[in-house]
Amino acid sequence: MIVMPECDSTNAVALRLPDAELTTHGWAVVAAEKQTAGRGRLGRTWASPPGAGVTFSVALGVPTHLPAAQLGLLPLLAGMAVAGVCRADGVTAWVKWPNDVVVPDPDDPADLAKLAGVLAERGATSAVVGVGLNVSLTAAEAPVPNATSLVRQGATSLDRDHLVAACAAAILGLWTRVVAGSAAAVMSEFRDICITIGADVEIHQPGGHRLRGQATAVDDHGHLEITSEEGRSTIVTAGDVIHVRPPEPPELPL
Ligand code: BT5
Repeated sequence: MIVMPECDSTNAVALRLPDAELTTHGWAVVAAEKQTAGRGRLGRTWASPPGAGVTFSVALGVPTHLPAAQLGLLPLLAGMAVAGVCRADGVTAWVKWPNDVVVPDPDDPADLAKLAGVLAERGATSAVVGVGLNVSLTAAEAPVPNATSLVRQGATSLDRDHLVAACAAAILGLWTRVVAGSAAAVMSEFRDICITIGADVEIHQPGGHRLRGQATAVDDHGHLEITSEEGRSTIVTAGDVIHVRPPEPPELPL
């Protein structure tokens, strides 16, 4: 594990790691106190004041026999791992497909506050998945109005060393299961923690296409099935999801 006081982006550092760094264990973790160019998906940015959150990336050597589709599960696994760590810390977090970690507003469950974001990127011989998790971020520090943090959600521990280690270990644990052939079992667990399933959604797809309907399933490849009002189903592989109406109440935390 490499801990840096400052870097451009832990994903960028992880992508620049020489292959030798990954040969001992098959993985490396890069964490930074401060990122000067933290990145989100599609050219967006991740903003976090130093000390207010954890920002780290896990670099994985990619086995040559691994089916490409399984690599696509990596960002979902990371969101699932982080949501699980938040739950163990007393915060009922969910994954909004594909990979935001969110907490629903008790007064309006379609209104999701973002606790963490995940960005997966591919290198020549490695895959990198980066996580930004808001820990002690206050309302005044929030870079966007819908950002929340573990402290604002009443977490029992804000120990950032523990959080990085627990999140990285959980990501590696899930990834190891996928590589060992248990992707279907892992995806079944993903469905239990994915708040998007059952919600009415609008999908903003790369290229500007928009799609509305109910999110009816996430398959074992991590793809989202949307069913229109007319009953037509579409499989979505990428996009931003806007929750229009939440799933039925029994699926939400009390
Ligand atoms: C993400 O993208 O959510 C992926 C964020 C990944 C960040 C980690 S930090 C460690 C590693 N190194 C990196 O350089 N990146 C990764 P996306 O779904 O595109 O969401 C980005 C949007 O989230 C922004 O446009 C803002 O609206 C919002 N945002 C930015 N900072 C935030 C924060 N601290 N908390 C909540 N929302 C935030």
